[in-house]
Amino acid sequence: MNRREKEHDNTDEKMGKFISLILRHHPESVGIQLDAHGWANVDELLHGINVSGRRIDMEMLERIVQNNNKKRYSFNEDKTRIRANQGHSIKVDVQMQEMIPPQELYHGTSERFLDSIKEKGILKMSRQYVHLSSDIETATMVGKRHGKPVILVIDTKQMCEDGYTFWLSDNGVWQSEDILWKYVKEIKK
Ligand code: HQG
Repeated sequence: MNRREKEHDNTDEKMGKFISLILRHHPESVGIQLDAHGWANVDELLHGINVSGRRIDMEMLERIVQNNNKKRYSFNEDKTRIRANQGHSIKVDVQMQEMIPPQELYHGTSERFLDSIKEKGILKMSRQYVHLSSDIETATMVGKRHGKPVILVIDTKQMCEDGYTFWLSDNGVWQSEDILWKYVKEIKK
C-alpha cells in the first residue's frame, strides 16, 4: 500500500466508525432517521455527513461498505438504502435469522467486569442483544476493547435446551438475550 492509499484507508476507517455511530446509535447526529428495519436513505446519509463538516461521496461510501473488515453495513439492492447489520442500541428490527448455535460460543469481555457479570449475568447493557463470537480469537479482540481481555465460554447447548433463542446477524455475529452466570462453563484468561 503506498502512502496515498494508506491515507485513504485511514480516512475510510474513521468515516466507517462515524457511520457505525450514525447507523447504530445516533442517526439524529446528522439529522436523519432510520426506518423500522434500521435502513437509512443513502442520499440523506451522504448529505447529512457532508453538512456535518466531513467529506463523503457515494464512491467513498461504497468503498467503506465493501472493504469493512467485519462487513458491518449492507446496501439494499439498488443502493438507495443502507443499514448496519448488527450492534444497534436504538430499537430497530434488522430481521436477523433465528438459528441453532454451535454447542458453545464465546463472550469476550474485560477482567474488570467479571465480578459484576458473576453477580448479574452477561447483560445487553446499551445494545439490543448480548454479542457472542464463534471463535476465541474474535472474542479476545472484542474483550480487548474494554481492557484486559477475558473469554467466557458459554454453554449454548444447555441454553437451547432451556428454551433460549439465538440469532445470527448477516455479518456472522451471534446474539442472545441476557445470559445467566450458570451458563458460563469456563473462564479463559
Ligand atoms: C459488559 C463490537 C458489567 C460486556 C464487537 C461488554 C461486538 C457487563 C460491555 C459488539 C455486564 C458492553 C459488541 C455486567 C455485560 N456487568 N459489565 N453484568 N454484562 N457486561 O460494546 O459485547 O466492532 O456494548 O461484557 O465486535 O463488547 O462495533 O458490547 O464488555 O460484536 O462492530 O459490558 O461490538 O462490534 O460493551 O461488543 P459493548 P461488546 P463492532
